[in-house]
Amino acid sequence: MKTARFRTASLLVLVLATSRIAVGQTMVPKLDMEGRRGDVARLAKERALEKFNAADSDKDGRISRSEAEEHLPYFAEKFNERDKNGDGFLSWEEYVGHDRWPR
Ligand SMILES: [Ca+2]
Ligand SMILES: [Ca+2]
Repeated sequence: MKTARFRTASLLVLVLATSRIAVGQTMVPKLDMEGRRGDVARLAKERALEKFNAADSDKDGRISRSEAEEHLPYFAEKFNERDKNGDGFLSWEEYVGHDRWPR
């Protein structure tokens, strides 16, 4: 029973993760959009960039595991998942999870 429930849960997580990747890219508003969606995107990007820069203690433009552990507990927890190319650092794109907001 326990195993079956665990499997269902894992599968659900997988499905959610996959659909988020598929939907994620197109749902994220671009920075040059006009109107409210663009405003939200620009504001959200500024906030995200502030956090990213604040966490990037050594200012090399990427977040190491120890920087994440120190400043971004959520990202530290999901580090391997977020680090798409597995280089041990979170790039700006890996940090925001898409490539629609160039730094
Ligand atoms: Ca860094
Ligand atoms: Ca990386």
